[in-house]
Amino acid sequence: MEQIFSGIQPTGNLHLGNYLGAIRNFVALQDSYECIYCIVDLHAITQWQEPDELRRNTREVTAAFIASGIDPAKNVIFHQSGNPNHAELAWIFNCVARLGWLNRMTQFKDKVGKNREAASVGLYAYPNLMAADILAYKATHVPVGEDQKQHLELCRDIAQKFNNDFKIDLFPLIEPLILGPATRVMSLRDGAAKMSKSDPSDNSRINLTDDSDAIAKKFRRARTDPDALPSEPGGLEGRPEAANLVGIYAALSGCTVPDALRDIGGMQFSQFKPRLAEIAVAVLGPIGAEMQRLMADTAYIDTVLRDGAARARALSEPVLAQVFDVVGFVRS
Ligand code: AQP
Repeated sequence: MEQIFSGIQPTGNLHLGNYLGAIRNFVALQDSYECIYCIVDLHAITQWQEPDELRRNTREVTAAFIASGIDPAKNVIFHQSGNPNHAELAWIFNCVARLGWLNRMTQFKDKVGKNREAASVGLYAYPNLMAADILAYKATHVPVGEDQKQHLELCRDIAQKFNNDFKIDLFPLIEPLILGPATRVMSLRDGAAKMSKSDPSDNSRINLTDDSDAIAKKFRRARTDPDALPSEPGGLEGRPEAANLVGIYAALSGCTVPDALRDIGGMQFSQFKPRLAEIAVAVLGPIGAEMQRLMADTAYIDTVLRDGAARARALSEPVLAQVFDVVGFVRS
């Protein structure tokens, strides 16, 4: 069976973009693939995290996975620091990847802005660790939102260079799985910016733990334009905020954008927004409630992570042993 790997950073404020772009697809894929879902705490510390918050957020992402419907018995759910093989392989990839490749990464440039000199070395080398996360299991498919596409192309470059350098067909060339009508959910306050955990405005995103009032209020305040909704996708061109809300509506309803527009085309936003809020509450309400229930049971969450980390290590150790042999390390 083909193997899936994907991860989410425990950096707080899990939002609708993380759910529609990633977590919901993780749930759907568990029936057709062997899946490894990781809470990537090593990635999180590439930017400052309060230690107690990091622990809390690690458990919260775990709770979100389980509350969304990922079965921890069938799939491997674990925290990245629980398997040292990720960091070991990342070091080897630091020696395979080229500076020029990392210099092209737009996410690094966006995150550091003009403050490049003050960024951590870890943030710069982040894509190498991401490649190690995936290739430590020889995973073949990686479900992500659109923002991760460039990092996955780099992962393919690293796999290819390693295979060429050592004249061996060891790592697969992975395939990104960018699925559904909401692969890039935008901020509710700015149709040109990605919905993001680190946006200082809480009104820019729907958090998975928001209650029904907060969800309704945030959609009511969402930026829009004065026109009614079109009945065809072409009518959303040049209307990024409207396109975003319709994409969210379609994804939450489980239909395509053209199907959604057949239903909601012609509506004013004053009519459409309460309908959007209603469906968001119907989908996210039970997940948020279950997350809170699970978060109160730290012992259970920690057992899932411990068990998952042991299973992850068992899967990656043979790959690492093979890599160490190929690179020329003496095995003691
Ligand atoms: N807005 C989004 N739309 C669709 N998918 C998204 N993802 C993130 N934002 C959106 C997907 O969620 C997964 C986990 O992301 P991550 O935890 O690695 O963090 P991120 O991409 O850095 O998330 P944020 O919210 O954008 O955080 P900040 O504010 O730190 O930049 C990935 O599959 C991602 O594609």
